[in-house]
Amino acid sequence: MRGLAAIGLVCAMFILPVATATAAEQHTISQKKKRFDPKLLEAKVGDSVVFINDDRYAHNLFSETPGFEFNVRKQMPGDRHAIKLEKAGTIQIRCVIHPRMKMTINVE
Ligand SMILES: [Cu+2]
Repeated sequence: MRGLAAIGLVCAMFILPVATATAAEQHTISQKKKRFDPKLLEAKVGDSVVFINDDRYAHNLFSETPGFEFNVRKQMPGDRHAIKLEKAGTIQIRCVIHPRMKMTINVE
């Protein structure tokens, strides 16, 4: 039991400083009518972004920005996908299926 308490204390020591730092935000991106909304997102390192397919069509988000590459693959209406912003930079995001769908995330 004392061992468990000690582990709990050690964990608290590591977790608390993170919790008291600037709270990470969760941003939401809509894809209604084949448009990213917002088209420009200002975010901070540590924030997360949830892409919601609230459209009637399937989408396929991806980024080819060096260092930030990802590909969500086919995202059906109602699907959600979250990414974590691990470092600063400007990320260009597009949709494979709809070439006009473009958005930018500035991470600082
Ligand atoms: Cu699309």
